[in-house]
Amino acid sequence: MQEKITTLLAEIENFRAENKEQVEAFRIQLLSKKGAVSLLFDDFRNVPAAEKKAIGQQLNVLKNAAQEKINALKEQFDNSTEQSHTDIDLTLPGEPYPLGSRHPISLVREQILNIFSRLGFSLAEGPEVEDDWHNFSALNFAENHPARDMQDTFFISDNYALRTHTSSIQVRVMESRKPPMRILAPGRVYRKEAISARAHCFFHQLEGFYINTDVSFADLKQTLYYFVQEFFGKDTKIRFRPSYFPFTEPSAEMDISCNICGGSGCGVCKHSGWVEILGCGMIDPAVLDNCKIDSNKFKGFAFGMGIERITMLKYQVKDLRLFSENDQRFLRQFEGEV
Ligand code: 2NM
Repeated sequence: MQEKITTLLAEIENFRAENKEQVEAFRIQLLSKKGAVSLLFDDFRNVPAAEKKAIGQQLNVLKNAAQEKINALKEQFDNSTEQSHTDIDLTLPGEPYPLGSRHPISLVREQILNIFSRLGFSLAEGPEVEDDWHNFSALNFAENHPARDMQDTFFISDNYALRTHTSSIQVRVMESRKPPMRILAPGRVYRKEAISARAHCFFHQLEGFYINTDVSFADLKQTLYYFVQEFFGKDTKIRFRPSYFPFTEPSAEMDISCNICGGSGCGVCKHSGWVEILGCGMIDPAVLDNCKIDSNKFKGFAFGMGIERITMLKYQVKDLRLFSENDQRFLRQFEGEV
């Protein structure tokens, strides 16, 4: 009897249930009319009189322990709204965890930097709020030169404005380093434009220059040709048209054969077979001298492109505003691009 009570007490102590049904089965096993505890109470008759008191007490302890354990477990399963563990299917696939994507402007900036870095160009950056000298004067925009009106500028004060081009970075580099140097300057620039599919008050530029003792327009052409072939593909052709910028002489605009129609004519190239992608030229000797680089000794070429424009051509984006609206339906299309 004594032994049976001890065994049952341990059993009660160690009992674990996974659901209500198991608790109920345990209750029946112990406390129902034919349950183990009830049977012990039936046997109590046969206990010798001398032991009746001690065994009686132990039986009561056992019965209470069983009842308390069962009550506690019942309460636990009543309160928990969770499904029992056995209902969870561990073989089901997990919830999908969506990956973010790179912004197309970042993607293309990186692609361009990669190509030019293989030619020895390195990265430079500068402030978005610029003084008149770095944004205009050093770049050969005379005080009353009409070129200053070519761009509508966000002025902050008489002397400070949001930079209108990344050439201001180039000025800072030319002032602070000695040639030879090959530099790429990407960044955001600001112009007072009405926002439309083709214009925005801010966009991104990427400009580059090379300065050395013996630099020619042929070097410029070959550098840009390499870039275009790497970026748009080996079949891409280039052509140059004369142009004007205050900081280069001579200046040119470069077209590539239309990568949509392959040159036969379509809406993107306005049926000419060519699309303009960048401006370039030989750095004006006055700009070199402004930056304390001896223009009798050194020459340089420079070029500048709009990253949005290049991105629109590569990914056939039709509206400039998409780049700054953070519309997930647009951005998600660049998932997995590198
Ligand atoms: C362009 C076109 C042509 C240019 C010039 C310079 C500097 F600072 F070296 F003189 N940086 N970038 C340049 C030349 C930019 O953008 C359409």
